[in-house]
Amino acid sequence: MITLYTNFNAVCGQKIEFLLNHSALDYNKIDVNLRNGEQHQSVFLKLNPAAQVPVLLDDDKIVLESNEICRYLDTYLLDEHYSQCDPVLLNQWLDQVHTAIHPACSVISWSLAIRPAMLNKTLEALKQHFANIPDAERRKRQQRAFELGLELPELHQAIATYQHFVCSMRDQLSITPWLAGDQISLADFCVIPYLIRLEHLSFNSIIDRFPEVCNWLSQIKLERGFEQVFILNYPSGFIQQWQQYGLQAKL
Ligand SMILES: N[C@@H](CCC(=O)N[C@@H](CS)C(=O)NCC(=O)O)C(=O)O
Repeated sequence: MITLYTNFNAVCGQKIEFLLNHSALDYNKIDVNLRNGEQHQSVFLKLNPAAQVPVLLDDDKIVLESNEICRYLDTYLLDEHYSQCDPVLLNQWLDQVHTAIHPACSVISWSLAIRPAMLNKTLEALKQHFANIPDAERRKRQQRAFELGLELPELHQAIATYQHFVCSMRDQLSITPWLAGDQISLADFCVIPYLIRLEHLSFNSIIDRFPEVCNWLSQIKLERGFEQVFILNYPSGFIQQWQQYGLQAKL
């Protein structure tokens, strides 16, 4: 049996959970509370010194990095294969998610919705949280988002990155029904959490302009596992609270 360390609201864990649920592969899930700093505890750092979810354990093998975990599952463990698509397109989508859209998503989520939750912490707990982040770049990004909130200059660039990304989705989806060809593939599993995050932050307007992307979204919402990962896994009221944060931001 495999074990996935993740958090219900972690975009990079959601791609894996959706893949696992879609394939109906059994797994143990260990929820890591990122707001309470469980990713910085020594037992977790032994699994991933970068202090981030997701982490996949396959017996005693540790697999890190969400894109790598998806490829690992697809190669060794799933009955269905989701990489039998255009390999160039697949690599491009995974790469864009990793280098552009994940950091943009982190900036937007932190400034709008994670920040208000962190404001409830004591100054000491906050200092400790930031000091525990091993990667200097990530520490700076989170700290700036916390300090500046909606005034963060990078917020506008992050939104522009998203707009550009959704445009490139539109371009591809006007050629093929899925992001890397005629069938659902790892590309779709890896991109979807970032679009759902837009909906959870009431940023639907970035998507609504593009009927091709709306159609893709409607299709993927019908796939097995979607409801579990993007609706049922959430504590009651959480999504509504985030949507409210997005509306209050009026960006
Ligand atoms: N490149 C990594 C990114 C992992 C990542 O950013 N994980 C976030 C959740 S989506 C996390 O654990 N954040 C905790 C923190 O930054 O303290 C991957 O794709 O697995």
